[in-house]
Amino acid sequence: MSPPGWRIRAGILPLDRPILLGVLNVTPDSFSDGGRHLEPGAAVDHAWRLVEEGADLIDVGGESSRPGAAPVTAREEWRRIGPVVERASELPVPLSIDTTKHEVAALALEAGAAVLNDISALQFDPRLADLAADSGAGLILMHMRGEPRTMQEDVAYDDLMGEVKADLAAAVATATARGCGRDQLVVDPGIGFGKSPRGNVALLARLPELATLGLPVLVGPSRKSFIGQLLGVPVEERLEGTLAACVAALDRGARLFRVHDVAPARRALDLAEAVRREGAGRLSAASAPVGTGQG
Ligand code: HH2
Repeated sequence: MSPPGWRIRAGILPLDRPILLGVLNVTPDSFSDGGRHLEPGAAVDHAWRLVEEGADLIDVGGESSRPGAAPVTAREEWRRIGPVVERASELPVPLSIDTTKHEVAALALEAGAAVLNDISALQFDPRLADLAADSGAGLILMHMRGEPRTMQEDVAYDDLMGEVKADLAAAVATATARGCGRDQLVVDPGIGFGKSPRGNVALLARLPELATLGLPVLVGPSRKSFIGQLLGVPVEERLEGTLAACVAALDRGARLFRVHDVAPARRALDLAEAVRREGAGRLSAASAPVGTGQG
């Protein structure tokens, strides 16, 4: 069982319903929305739209992590997201910062960000854990083998979920050794990061194994290429696949979802959650001793 809430800088975020992180990529080259929100005003407008559609957090990123993407410097990353983070701190929902760089994370926390989303799970810069520990920010630890430039070159694993789980357990140990509370941590199997299409499906299927780490689980299948490969659809036709992957993940224990299309995800996941709860209620009623719960 994952804990009932996630401690982020803005307080405790209850996990009693699916939590949606709306994606705001302030990049010229993100795989599905690159170049659309480069101008700060347009980016903040988009963030407001995501909030109106039901986002619980906005995840702001300034460096694409698509396979083969070239890295950017901390200076360039902050040049892209700094003006957006500063203006978006007026939003009614907390901001998550998708970065692997200590310098960018520190500036974002100064500007009021509440969560650090590290796609390298502390492999690139473990000082992100020090920042989370000191500030009380939430910390998302996502699994990736290697780095974005080369991660799709070798997608063979002996035991994919076993390795993902062991790597994330090691990242959790690093984070707690550097002072983070377990209640600040969320784990993510890293859909699309150094995995084959079948590997991504296997990760979703075996998600309950990741939940045994005892931390909330986040997934980010939104518009990713495994959906394109499985369904034979281009990036602009991956909504149904995204929703199906999210619902499958919810049924297997995920509580947080990083998505571009917030409104449809809100509806799909709220409906799936209602069914899940009803099922859980029936199960516990069936296993309750005779004579209880009948009024
Ligand atoms: N996926 C992407 C980026 N950040 N963070 C987490 N925690 N989980 C994910 O699955 C995840 C992530 C990649 O998607 P996107 O931001 O749309 O593309 P790009 O990296 O090209 O900007």
